[in-house]
Amino acid sequence: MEIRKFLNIVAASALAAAATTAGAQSWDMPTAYAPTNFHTVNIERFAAGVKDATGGKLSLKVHSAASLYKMPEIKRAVQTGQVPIGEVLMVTLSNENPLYAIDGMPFLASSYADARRLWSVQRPYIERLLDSQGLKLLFAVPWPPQGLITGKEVKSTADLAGLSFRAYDKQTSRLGELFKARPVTIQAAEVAQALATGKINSLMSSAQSGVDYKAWESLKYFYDVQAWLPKNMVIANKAAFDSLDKGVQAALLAQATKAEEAGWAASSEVAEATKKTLASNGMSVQPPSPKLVGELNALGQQMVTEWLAGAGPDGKAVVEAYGRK
Ligand code: PCA
Repeated sequence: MEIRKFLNIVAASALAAAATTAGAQSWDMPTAYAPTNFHTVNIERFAAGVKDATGGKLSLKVHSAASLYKMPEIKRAVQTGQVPIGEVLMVTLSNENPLYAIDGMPFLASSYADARRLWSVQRPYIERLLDSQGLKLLFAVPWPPQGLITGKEVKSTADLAGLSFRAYDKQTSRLGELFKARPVTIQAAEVAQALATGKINSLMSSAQSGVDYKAWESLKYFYDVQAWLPKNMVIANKAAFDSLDKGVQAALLAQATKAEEAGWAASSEVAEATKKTLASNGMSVQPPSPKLVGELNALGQQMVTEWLAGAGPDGKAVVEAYGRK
């Protein structure tokens, strides 16, 4: 048996054991990003808050860096009850429903204020979708604005043609196609290695991820495009949630609200700090050229139009309520 599967089964039986112990419960919580990443730090703080607020009746054991499940496996693991809670990059679920893709649309919402407004419109739809699958949304936190990270100087999208472009979802993959680059989907946990081996030489991600990947070891430029702010969400298995005492449920929800607020604040702080870290490690951090901005905006418009064509009435309603620029 594959070792990961074996470990998952061990975790699942541990969960069953934890659930039968009267009083205290311990929930395994798979996440996919580095322990030092602000999302993980925020989740560890959330876990500490939950333990505190429930007087130890519920504790969360965070398994970061895709150590328990790979990111694309986490939603299903929570849905099927293999683990009661986990963190997922929302835009990667766009194959299930286009509403998950909306925060991955270039330049639809590219500032924190717009991202917040978009989330307030998107949230009830996402809650309903998850609820229909036996899942409970606890909170969502955006990544810092996505920039363009390359080894060569990029003055316009023409300079991206032919590059090996790392994608993390259907939308970034489409963007890579529109760049005439070669998109290759690689999970965050494997990007550092893909950079080191030269499998990829360009990507769009946050400065935070650039730091996590030590992008300066193989690439040179970070263009601060601020194209979109995709969100991670923390979801729980509804049956597991419902099995908690009412008081514990309320404490968990209150801590989730707190973690969402703290996470948004931390995101905008690290957005600035991590750009400095990239620069201090020798990367050239700079604004994109007006030509590049114009071209990326046009591609963003095209992607929103393509997305709307398949997004159904709910997708249209979200974009209308949010207001397209
Ligand atoms: N980092 C994640 C997704 C968005 C981001 O900024 C990644 O690179 O996979």
